[in-house]
Order: sequence, then C-alpha cells, then structure tokens
Amino acid sequence: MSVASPPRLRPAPLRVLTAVPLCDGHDSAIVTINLELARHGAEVIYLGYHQAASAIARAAVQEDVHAVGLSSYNGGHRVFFREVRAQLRARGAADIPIFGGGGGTITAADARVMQRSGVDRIFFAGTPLAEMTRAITGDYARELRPDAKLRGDRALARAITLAESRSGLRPDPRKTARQRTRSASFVVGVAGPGGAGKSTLIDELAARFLRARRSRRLAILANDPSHPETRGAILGDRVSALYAQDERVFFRSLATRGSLTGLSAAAPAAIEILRRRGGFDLIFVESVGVGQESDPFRVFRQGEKLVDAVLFVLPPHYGGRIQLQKIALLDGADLVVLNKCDDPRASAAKAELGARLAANGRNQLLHTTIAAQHRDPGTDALCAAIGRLAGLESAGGEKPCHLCIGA
Ligand code: B12
Ligand SMILES: Nc1nc2c(ncn2[C@@H]2O[C@H](COP(=O)(O)OP(=O)(O)OP(=O)(O)O)[C@@H](O)[C@H]2O)c(=O)[nH]1
Ligand SMILES: [Mg+2]
Repeated sequence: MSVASPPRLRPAPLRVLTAVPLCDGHDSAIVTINLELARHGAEVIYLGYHQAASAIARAAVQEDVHAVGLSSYNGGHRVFFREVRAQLRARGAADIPIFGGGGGTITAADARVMQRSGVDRIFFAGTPLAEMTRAITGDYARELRPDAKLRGDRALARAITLAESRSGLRPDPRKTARQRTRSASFVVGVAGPGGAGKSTLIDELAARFLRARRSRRLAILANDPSHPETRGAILGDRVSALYAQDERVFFRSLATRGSLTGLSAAAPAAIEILRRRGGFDLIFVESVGVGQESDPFRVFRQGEKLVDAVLFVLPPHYGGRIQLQKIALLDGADLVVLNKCDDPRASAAKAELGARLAANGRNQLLHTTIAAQHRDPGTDALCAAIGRLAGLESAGGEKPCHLCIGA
C-alpha cells in the first residue's frame, strides 16, 4: 500500500511585527523600515507607537510572526526589550526573536547588555536601509510548522498560518458549505471601500462588546492587500485597534497574497478554525477596501455565504446616485452603515442611500455613524442591531451594555 505524501506547503513570506515602546512617539524610522521590508516581500504588521510590552507580545503570538522589530528612542530600552522577551516567554513564544534600533540612543554597550538578555540584534545609527533589509529578510524567514506543543492563542494562530500556507492547494470537494461547523460564534463580514472606517467601527463595536460581556471573547480577522509586484504587505488594520488590544480579543491580520476576492484565500479556512476552536461569541471579518462588483463574503453565491451577516460601510464621499446603483453589496448586505457622518456631505448621502435601500424592498435599515467619535449613539444603535441578529442580548448571565442594548 502506498503512503500518501503530505501536501506541500507554500514557502510563507516573512511576517514581522513592528512597534515603538510605551512613552515613545518617534515613529518615522519604523515607518520607513516597514515600507522597505514590505517592498522586499515581507508582511509587516505595524502595531503603532506608545505600545506596552504585553500588547506587543500578545500581537506577536496572535499574528504568528517570525520576529518582532522594535524602534526605541526615548530611553529605557534595556528594560523594555527585556520585558518584551519576558512577556513572549510567558506566552509560550520564547522562540520569537526580537531585533531593533534607536539610532544613537542605543549604545554598543547597551546592545551587549540587551543581547545577553535575549535580544537578537540591534541596528545602529548609520546602517544603510539596504543592509538592514537584507539582514532581516535573510535571517528571520523560516517555515512555521505544525507544533503539537503550542497552546491557547499560539496554537490557534499557528493553525491559521498553516491554513495560509495550504490555501494554494485544491480545496477538499467533500467539504461543502453545508458541512461547515455549527458553532455558537456569530460571524459578521465587514466590507466597504478603502478608508470608509471599517476598522475604526469594528474597534468601537469591540469596545461595546467587551463592556457588555465581561467574561467573553471575540475575534477579528482583518484582511489587507498584498502588493501585486513585491508580494509584501503593510497589514495596517491592527494599528486602528485601540480597544481590541485586549486579552479577550483574538486579532489576526491576513494578507491577500494574490487573491482578488477581497479576502485572503485562507479566510474561509481561518473563519472555520475560529468557529471550531476559539470559543468566540462574535467574529468580525474585515475585507480589504472593496470595489463596486465585489462580493467577498459570497452573498450572491447560493448556499456559500461565508458569514452569518454582512455589514457594508460607506463614507459620504462615494460619488453620486449612479455610483450607489452600481454597488452590488448594497443589495446583499444585512446591515448598511453610512459612516463619517461628521462630514458635511452626510445628510445628502443619507437621503440618497436611504432611497437606494428602499428600492431593494428588503427592509435593510440604514445606520448612520461617526465611528471616530467615542460613545457615538449611531454606533450604539448598530451594536444593538448586531446583538439582536446574533441573539446575544438574551444570553444569560452577562450584564447588558448600557450604551448599546435597547438603543
Ligand atoms: C526626528 C526626531 C524627532 C521627531 C520625531 C518624528 C517622528 N514622528 O518620529 C520629533 C521632532 C517629533 C521629536 C520629538 C521628540 N524628541 Co526626538 N529626535 C528626533 C531625531 C532628530 C531623529 C530620530 C530619527 O527618526 N532618526 C532617523 C532614523 C531612520 O535613523 P537612526 O535614528 O540613526 O536609526 C538607525 C538605526 O538605529 C535603525 N533603526 C531605528 N529604529 C529601528 C527599528 C528597527 C526594527 C530596525 C530594524 C532598525 C531601526 O534605523 C537607522 C538606520 O541607519 C533624534 C536625534 C538623532 N539624531 O537621532 C531625536 C531624539 C531621539 N529625540 C529626543 C527627544 C528628547 C525628543 C522629545 C522628548 C523632545 C521634547 N522635549 O519634546 C520629543 C519626544 C516625542 C515623543 N512623543 O516621543 C532625544 C532622545 C534623548 C534620549 N533618549 O535620551 C534625541 C536623541 C535628540 C537628542 N539628542 O536629545 N524627535
Ligand atoms: N472624520 C471621521 N473620520 C473617521 C471616521 N471613522 C473613521 N475615520 C478615519 O478614517 C480613516 C480610515 O479609517 P479606517 O477605520 O482605517 O478605515 P478602513 O475602512 O478600515 O480602511 P482600510 O482597511 O484601509 O480599507 C482613519 O483615519 C480614521 O480615523 C468618522 O466617523 N469620521
Ligand atoms: Mg481597515
């Protein structure tokens, strides 16, 4: 009897998490380095500046990165880098290397101390960008394999990484949409043009969920585009996640890696993994910025809808009535949001969009939000609507959120 050989995995691009430490706003060096790494084919998840060691370690684990890169200028680097190392170790991720820089503020003597405490490498002032990029892309890329010893979020993250590596392989034809796992998780697909405010809105919804359900978890799967030429990506949705930087949130960024659907080809498998293994009440899946004909969640493909509900977000500057008519997802979305209602064009847009939805005859309710404004009543109402769809309001034992329930 012949033994089937295991499927060949695609070589994964280098995935790096970058950040600037707490009490430090010097981000121009890291922003340049992020771009240069992406230009050389890396997937860069940028967490932002003023980041705590615990947030950096949590993100590194959930994103299953090959390495963490830190840029530190305001001092305290010896202690801070050591703390990130300790936090990674505490999360079962001692194998993730840390490198970084900070111009002249990190001396050679500091670097020796830092290397003794487990920092892999410091890049000093004057190092050419090309040399840094060569060293990072050359030294840190490696195949991330299945590992039965991984636990918790680390195991979940690795399962998604493996799904990404396998996503070029042919799907199992026996696994139809109908056979998908039944789970308690309610999955909301969030689509809309680039910059409409999808990530900001998800973060505000996450804040309300975390307040209302004090012991429960939610997941966010954020898709961002890979560059068609370099194949690198700046996975920037995580940087908008202020509230979603919480132990009760599992946040994973996916690069599209050539998929033109608006989602990574691994997104369906990743949704399944989260449904099956995560124990999440709610799962948000953010598409890349979509166009007029896009259908990332397969709402128009009979029996193949990837999510339980689709939320479509539009800003007031979409063009005019003709553009609205062309957006297919306005016919298929369960919830439609006009965001950025602080924009002077919002009242005209609300009237046009309302008329467009009325013509659908599907009782689609139009929500108006200012996601960038905390405690926005429109976002409260949207949160309540999602809660109703997901059946979360009636779940016993949890305190309802005074902001969103009953709005
Ligand atoms: C630009 C700058 C600013 C800009 C920051 C703009 C921004 N958005 O980043 C502004 C003007 C806003 C600013 C503000 C402040 N700054 Co300032 N700033 C600088 C400056 C001039 C350059 C830093 C820089 O970006 N260099 C460009 C990078 C690309 O080059 P590099 O530093 O040589 O880094 C190399 C490597 O280390 C590597 N690298 C760096 N990071 C990383 C990360 C990774 C992952 C990798 C692989 C490599 C790498 O890349 C380079 C390769 O050649 C430095 C002085 C200096 N000459 O270094 C002061 C400096 C860092 N600032 C300083 C201070 C004190 C401040 C302020 C507190 C001033 C004040 N009192 O308000 C504020 C704090 C702001 C804040 N919120 O944190 C001090 C810090 C002193 C210290 N640590 O003891 C410095 C050293 C100036 C000084 N001599 O006093 N600053
Ligand atoms: N004025 C205003 N700005 C907003 C609002 N919501 C979001 N923004 C801003 O719009 C920009 C884009 O927001 P994101 O949430 O990143 O948009 P996105 O749709 O996720 O973007 P992509 O993922 O790149 O497609 C950010 O600078 C936000 O702060 C809003 O209601 N009003
Ligand atoms: Mg986004």
